[in-house]
Amino acid sequence: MTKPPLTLYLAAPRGFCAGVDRAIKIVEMALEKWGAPVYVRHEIVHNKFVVDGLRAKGAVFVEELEDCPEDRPVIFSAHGVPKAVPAAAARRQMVYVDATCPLVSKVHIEAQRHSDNGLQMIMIGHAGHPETIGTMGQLPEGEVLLVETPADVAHVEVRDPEKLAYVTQTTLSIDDTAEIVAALRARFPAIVGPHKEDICYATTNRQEAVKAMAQKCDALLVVGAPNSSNSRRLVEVGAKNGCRYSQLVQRAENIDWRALDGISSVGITAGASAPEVLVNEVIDAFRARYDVTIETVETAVENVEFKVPRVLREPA
Ligand code: 0CH
Ligand code: SF4
Repeated sequence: MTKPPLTLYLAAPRGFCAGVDRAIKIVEMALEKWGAPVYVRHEIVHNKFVVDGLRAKGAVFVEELEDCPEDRPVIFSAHGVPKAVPAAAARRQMVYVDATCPLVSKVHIEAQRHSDNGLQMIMIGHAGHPETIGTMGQLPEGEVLLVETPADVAHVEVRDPEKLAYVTQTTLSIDDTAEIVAALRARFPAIVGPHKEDICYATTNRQEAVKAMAQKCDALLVVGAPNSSNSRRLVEVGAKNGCRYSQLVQRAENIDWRALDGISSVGITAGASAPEVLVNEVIDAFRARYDVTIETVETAVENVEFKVPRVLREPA
């Protein structure tokens, strides 16, 4: 039986970013250095395949530091942690390694710096997301005000409108965040912030690539996990930019083939925490059903790499 023709547009860049790559390597190095079990506070990155792979090697994933025994090393996830977490680990004399992405740490430092300069902080982010909890947790409870939407800006109660600064989560929608920043600047003209926002290079590039392909695909599949904020934003960017069917898939087995009936082009991308092996699995699933032609839609070339500590040291 002849297979129907299908064009697969592959977004570039897609998948792992430098921060994710570094965080996973840190867990692997810790397992080599200290042996199993090594504890990881929260999923090292939001991907079940990655987490299951590390678990098979001896990593134990927990949500809270209190769930770790004191005599085993613990790693903090790429999303960052409130200051209270390393402080508690130090108090308990635990060995810990912080795998927070350096671009998230940079935001933490900014929040602290603005606060030291007497500015009240506003965080643009998603309530309950570990990165938002970590960044807000750089300052004492109640010090950072959270804004999630342009509508929130109207209700936020600040101490002094002349003494304000904002930071953002690194994985937000570029366009939605621009609207929130515009609303903040309109209400608080003196507010201090980064040039635009703190959205990182990887988030920016993956969203740009999706924008470039959204209109020419009958469907867009984003390989990523439901709890991966940056992956979910890619689905939204696809839909907002003209793709009629924009869907998150964890693996090939999750593809709803009936929904794809009659299509002739599909865009594929992957969130920053989704491994390329899962993208290949999806491509292979299409090859099994269609006569596939692959076209790459490249909107940026990435060469960012973050150093992994050469030796993992026990904190003094
Ligand atoms: O996109 P989120 O922040 O949910 O996290 P992820 O899917 O684990 O991707 C890596 C980003 C980590 C922190 O920026
Ligand atoms: Fe770092 Fe950006 Fe990757 Fe987050 S998405 S880990 S901020 S590079």
